[in-house]
Amino acid sequence: MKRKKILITSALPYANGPLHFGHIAGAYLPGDCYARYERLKENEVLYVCGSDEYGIAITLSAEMAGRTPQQHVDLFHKMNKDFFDHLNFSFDHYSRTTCKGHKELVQQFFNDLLQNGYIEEKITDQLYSPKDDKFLADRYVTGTCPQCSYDKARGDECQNCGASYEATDLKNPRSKITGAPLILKPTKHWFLLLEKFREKLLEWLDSKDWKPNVVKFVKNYIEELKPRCITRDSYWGVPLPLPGTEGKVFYVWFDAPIGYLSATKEWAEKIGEPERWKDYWCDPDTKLVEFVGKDNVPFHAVFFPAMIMGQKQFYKLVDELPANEFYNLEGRQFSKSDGWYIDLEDFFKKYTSDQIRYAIAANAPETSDSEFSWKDFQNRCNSDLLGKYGNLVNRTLIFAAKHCDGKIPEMKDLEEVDRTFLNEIRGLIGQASKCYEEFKIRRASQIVMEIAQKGNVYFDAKKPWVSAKDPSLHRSMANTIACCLECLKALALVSFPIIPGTAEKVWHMIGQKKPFSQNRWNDLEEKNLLPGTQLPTPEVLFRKVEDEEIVLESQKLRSLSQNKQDPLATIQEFQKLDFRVGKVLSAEPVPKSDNLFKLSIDLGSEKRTIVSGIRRHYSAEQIIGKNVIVIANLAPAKIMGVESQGMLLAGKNGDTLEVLSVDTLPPGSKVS
Ligand code: B3M
Ligand code: ZN
Repeated sequence: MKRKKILITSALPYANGPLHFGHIAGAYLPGDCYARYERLKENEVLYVCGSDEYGIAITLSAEMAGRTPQQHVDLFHKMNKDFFDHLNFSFDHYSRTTCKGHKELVQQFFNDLLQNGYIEEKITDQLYSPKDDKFLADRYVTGTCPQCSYDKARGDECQNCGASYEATDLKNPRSKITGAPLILKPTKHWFLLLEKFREKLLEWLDSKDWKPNVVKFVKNYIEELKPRCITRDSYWGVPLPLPGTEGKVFYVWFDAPIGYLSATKEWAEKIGEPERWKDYWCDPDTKLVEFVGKDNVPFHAVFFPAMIMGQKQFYKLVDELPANEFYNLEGRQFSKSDGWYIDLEDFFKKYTSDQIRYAIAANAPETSDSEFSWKDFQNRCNSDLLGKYGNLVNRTLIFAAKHCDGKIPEMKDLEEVDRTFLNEIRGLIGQASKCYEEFKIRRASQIVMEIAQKGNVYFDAKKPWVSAKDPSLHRSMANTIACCLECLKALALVSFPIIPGTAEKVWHMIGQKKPFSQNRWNDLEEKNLLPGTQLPTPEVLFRKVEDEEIVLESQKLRSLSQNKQDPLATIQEFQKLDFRVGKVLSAEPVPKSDNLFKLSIDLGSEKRTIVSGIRRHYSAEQIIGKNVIVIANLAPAKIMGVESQGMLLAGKNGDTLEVLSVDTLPPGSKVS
């Protein structure tokens, strides 16, 4: 089959703050899975991304942080890149819109649009600060809402009543930074005449078989096209290639999409073939796939295609636009400012990139918003990765080491059950291939676990541990393990796009030497492993995520959010808590957990059940009889199926934990 040339992009993240899992689920993990898959299919893949570094939001954040915009984007460009590297993203090139060559390309795009009659100059009244001697974009402006007279309304929409308007509609507008009053003053800006592209855009859109929700949204957007301002009064951005336009720069959404081309050009220069970028952007045979979050659809399906249609030379228009919905955190949007986020540095000290990659993929927001929850994360890690995938790998390789001389056994005289198993595995590989081609990583991750489960069921049904004891059944035993090793090969293949680090380990644990990425999907699908290959000592792939870890993570998330909203507790809030002395009457281990006790506590007038994660620090004998301090009026919480009616107070430092207790006070004594 002819090799396809596939150019893949993921939306350029703003270099304006730390990335979070919501970004990963939207435009990045799907892009990386697709790139890894298409490389295994031996297609010519180029996967580019980079930091989006201009824009009013960046100048505002930089000023608030006391940095220059360049210092600000340098900080977050590196943070973005490190985050992607940590998550094992396989960009061929990660660029940035302040890179050399981007400015010229943006100005070229503008000149073509201007000369082709798609640009209109217009003088309009904009908000100007005499005190700061500059025009202010809407993000810099606050004032009184024209609808509800809320006096701290934002420059583009009112937080109080939700009305959206132009900043110039605000009453007594003032600078958000200095509070200086603003006046209306005429200023010239340049507008892209989008309505001139309506017919071409609609005709082009009709040739697409994108997700119905994307097509519907885009068609509605195209119906209401009007001239779009593509310049701003700012010092930070790509300057206009026109005389007398000092203090004017291009609107960030005009320059950012051109960042895909400048990233490709920078890649070509990096590999010493400066003209190679044209093989991708100037060849109609290229397949261009742009991964975005749903809020970026208008710019990628209308605005950027119109900019390309208005060029003098041919550039590729996007072929596939897999736009994902939103990925939230425990029911709310990730928000650093609200403290509703996961501290990634802390996260990566305890969990692996494959654990989070799999958890996100398994719940990817492909057709509707979805979310990260600590409970779901634990479930994905323990029952899927550890219980299905890791279990099959482990039991197969340990058995092979013990009963097959640590080598891949030969398949001979297979039974019907063996052949059926191998055919079913081959069928699942085919299904996974289709899922990846249709950008369905959620379904692909389910197929990974279906393959693992099929392997576990087959292993249990064939009972190699029984046939190992009967020499007349050794042929059947050898076939069982040979077929299970074929299943592990299928697991590595189908899971590589999602959890590449794990797949690579499995590949080497079944005795293969070359890097997994040098494989070809079709080879692994068709060719069996070589009998007699030596199998190395297997390593453990995943660890169990404990219940109390999840309880602590959830508590940390809520306290992070609480502190952000209200860092200081008032005395009234403290007095709301009812601290009591409680005598520990009994301590039973909570089933299926290795650090939780179910304690029975005497509070004087009543007995309580409290679940506490102290089993790694205290034996039942050590804790029974202690007069501990309990928060007695916490809302009951279900932990591992046991209702906990309060909380013990304990101090922790590193691995040392000490439960607070008193000596003489009787149960029920008030503590304040
Ligand atoms: N930086 C929007 C965003 O990060 C924007 C994407 C640009 S892609 C050309 O959501
Ligand atoms: Zn309002």
